[in-house]
Amino acid sequence: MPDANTTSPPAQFDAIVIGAGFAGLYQLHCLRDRLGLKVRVLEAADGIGGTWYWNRYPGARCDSESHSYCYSFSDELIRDWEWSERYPEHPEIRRYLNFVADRFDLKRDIQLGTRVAGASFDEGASRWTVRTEAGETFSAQFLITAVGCLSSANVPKIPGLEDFEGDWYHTGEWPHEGVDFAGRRVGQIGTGSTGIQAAPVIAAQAAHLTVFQRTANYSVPAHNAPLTPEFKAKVKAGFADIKRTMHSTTNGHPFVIEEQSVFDVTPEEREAIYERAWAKGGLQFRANFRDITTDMAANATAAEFIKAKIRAIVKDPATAAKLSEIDHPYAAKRPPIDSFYFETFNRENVTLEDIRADPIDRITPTGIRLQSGKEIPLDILVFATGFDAMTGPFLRMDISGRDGLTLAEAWEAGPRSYLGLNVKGFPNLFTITGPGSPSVLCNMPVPIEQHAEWIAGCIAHMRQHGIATIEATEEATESWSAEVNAAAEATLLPQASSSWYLGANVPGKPRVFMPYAGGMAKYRGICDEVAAEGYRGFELGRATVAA
Ligand code: N01
Repeated sequence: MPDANTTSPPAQFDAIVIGAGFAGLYQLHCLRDRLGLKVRVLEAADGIGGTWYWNRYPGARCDSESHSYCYSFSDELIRDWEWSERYPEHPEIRRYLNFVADRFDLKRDIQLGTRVAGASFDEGASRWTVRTEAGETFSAQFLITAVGCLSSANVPKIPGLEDFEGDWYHTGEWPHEGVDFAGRRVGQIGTGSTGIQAAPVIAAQAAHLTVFQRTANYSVPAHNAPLTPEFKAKVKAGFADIKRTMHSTTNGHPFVIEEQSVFDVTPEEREAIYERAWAKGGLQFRANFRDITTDMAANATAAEFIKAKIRAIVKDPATAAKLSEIDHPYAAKRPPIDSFYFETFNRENVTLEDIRADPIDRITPTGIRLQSGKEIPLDILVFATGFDAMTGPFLRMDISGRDGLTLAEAWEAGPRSYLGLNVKGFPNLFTITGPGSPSVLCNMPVPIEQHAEWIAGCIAHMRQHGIATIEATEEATESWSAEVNAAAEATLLPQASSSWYLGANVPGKPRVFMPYAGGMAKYRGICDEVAAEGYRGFELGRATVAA
């Protein structure tokens, strides 16, 4: 790696991809192996895996079922890879991604330990110059961000953290060597999907766990288990059908959303359906009726069912009340699934602190003090406090487009994009699972594959037709922003006012509903139409590019 002070000319590529997670790996394969482009992937971490490189907290596993949380583009991969459990744990996902990278010989074009500091678009050359923190520069016609939606850790600014004498960790930047909780008093802040996964595992190891809950949350059992040989064989034989289902549904999961309304059945039938769904477990709980995620009264039936389950599981009535007094509709925030989360509060060594009723005053050298004056002594503090989602990973880089416009300026009032794939003012920048795409509302590999393939198709089209630049028009951006808003408004998603979908978890962040809630299948159709109509909504610059 060159010295930061050297001024060697930028290394020349057709495309630079930032990030070597699910998205970056597949984008490299599409561009290099199918189009023959010269591509370099720049990755900040010392290994591939993206979110799964960083998220190694106790209990970290995927909430999508393993047989669907994988690439679907290669029959060989489906044939040769075997998942061990219903929900894959983080090391198994890293093994899978390394297996894919080795199978397609991807690593030779991935530069690890290379954090991108910024990128700027040179209008004269119609090329991006990409700068790394180490001072290297790269020049490419196309810049593709595969930076993930949940990769910028959010450590809340609670006064006193700098004085804490114990150890503290954010779940999204977990030490590779693990954390020894034995004999320690642990405080965990946050009860989102991550906190709900982590708490039972930490509680089983620590002397004491205090969970600091600001917003009570729903959760449905995951019922994780080893996969049987019969199930594995069925998946391999029937993967084409599974893929068809994933491509036809709203969320890209391998299950369909039922046609029936909550109100098409009697209360007794509904209860029986919810009971069966609870026994089955997983994210498909919300798919039992078509209107759970769109109609408040329908949603209330699912919400009440889960709240009753929480009250039945948690033995201490006061704790059960704190856990089940939930202020938002079910699935209006990303619904967690768990392995014995509510049961964890029946353990002698676990306490719940309701920090909405009695907020954190400050972190002290020896623990946490609440506003009531109550002191909770702690040796370890775990922040399961989520991420500066969707925009955070972009805005921590200094990206400037046409006329020196920075992305921070373009998104000052919240992110705007066309299809979540390009931002006006930033020609030839493609944003895989960017704000305005269905991304986080889906089983992620499905939108990732679709985006990477669409981008490759777009670049192939540009090359065939001598097009040097592509950039969203203002009109298309405006109408896509309206579409993103309308899609969200048609659901209950905006009803959760503290949700990270809205940017509400990061103080000062503009409140804009970021993902496209119209469904993956509809989105795919729109993207296909846009391409078929000669990239409708994009301005195509026809000047030829110097080789
Ligand atoms: O983060 P979150 P996450 N003081 O933002 C609380 C994906 N994921 O890491 O709700 C006190 O959901 C905050 O409280 P509140 C998945 O998409 C996937 O859990 O803002 N508390 C909340 O309880 C998920 O949605 C998987 O009031 C504070 C929690 O911290 C996304 O990642 C597994 C606080 C943050 O919840 C993010 O989930 C895990 C403060 N200052 C996650 N600030 C798999 O599929 C925040 N909180 C594997």
